[in-house]
Amino acid sequence: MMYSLLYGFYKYLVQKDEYCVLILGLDDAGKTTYLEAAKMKLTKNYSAINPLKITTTVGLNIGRIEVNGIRLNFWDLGGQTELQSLWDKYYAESHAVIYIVDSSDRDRIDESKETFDKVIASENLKGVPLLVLANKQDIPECMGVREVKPIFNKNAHLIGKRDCMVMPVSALTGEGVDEGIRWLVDCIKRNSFLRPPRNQEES
Ligand SMILES: Nc1nc2c(ncn2[C@@H]2O[C@H](COP(=O)(O)OP(=O)(O)OP(=O)(O)O)[C@@H](O)[C@H]2O)c(=O)[nH]1
Ligand SMILES: [Mg+2]
Repeated sequence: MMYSLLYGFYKYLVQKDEYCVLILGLDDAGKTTYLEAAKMKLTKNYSAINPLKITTTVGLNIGRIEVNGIRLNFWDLGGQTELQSLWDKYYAESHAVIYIVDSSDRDRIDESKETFDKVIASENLKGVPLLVLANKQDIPECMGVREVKPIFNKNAHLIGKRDCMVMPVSALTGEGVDEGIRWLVDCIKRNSFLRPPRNQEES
């Protein structure tokens, strides 16, 4: 009796609701650089790796952050065309999607939008909050959020009722990283009746 009481209290203290966030986007968009920036901004004593040493992702890159009393597990997937077919394996288990756009690459903006549409058309992501990040804002000639936003808001029927936001960011300088994650955390919590966290079922 005493044991179970103490154990219950212990669990209450250490257990955190856990959510999974997918990081998607074309190759070279800056997904892995973004994940590093997020870990650096939101993890105490995190020893960052040199962002310029990051190479293209083949497979899966995992990062964990604790913010506002919840735990976020980030899944950063490779964006190359051959690897995109692996993305949908993760949809059913994810609680949010961060879609990274290279705002400095006008040649591939349409390709990026088409890929985004394919992602959000999936039944397995129904109702999941979407954060579109117009990345590489530190590059002088890049498209601003005013230019990127209307492109990604075009297919309202695919976005439906879920939360969707387009925000400017620079994964390299870290500018805008906190704001995006804070917005996403609020959405994830609000949406948790639809997509409950992992630990809730166990307790
Ligand atoms: N100037 C600038 N460069 C960036 C930014 N974010 C990423 N990059 C650069 O863009 C390139 C690709 O970055 P990655 O983080 O490897 O891109 P990725 O989306 O993970 O690519 P894949 O793993 O192939 O899907 C690297 O040379 C980064 O340094 C940014 O905010 N500003
Ligand atoms: Mg990568």
